[in-house]
Amino acid sequence: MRLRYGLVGISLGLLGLMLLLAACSGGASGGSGTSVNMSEYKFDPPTLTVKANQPVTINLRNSGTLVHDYVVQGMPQEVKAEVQAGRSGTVTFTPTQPGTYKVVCTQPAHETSGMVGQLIVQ
Ligand SMILES: [Cu+2]
Repeated sequence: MRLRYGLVGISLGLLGLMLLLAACSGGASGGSGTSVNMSEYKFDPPTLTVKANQPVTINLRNSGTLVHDYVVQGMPQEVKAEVQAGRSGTVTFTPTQPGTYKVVCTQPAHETSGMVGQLIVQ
């Protein structure tokens, strides 16, 4: 009997630990990480809002059949990531200037086909 309660205690302890870890990782990705899906010819969601002077990681997924890229225009540093069809990638940067930045896919004719978005830095 004592042994059985001990095992239950350990199991509950492990469960609690896993929940804690899940909560921590979830909180981190919710705070500074965000995801964008790319396809012909759009970013989904088209607009992202991030905080100035905090590192941002954007997880990019290309669910289309053409190569796409995510390029933020007008930033002091280059922010660009190219993702092959069916693949995923990330781009990490720290925006320093609040403002609204234009995001485009620089593949031929993608921008004019409507593959544009916005990055809002607050
Ligand atoms: Cu594109």
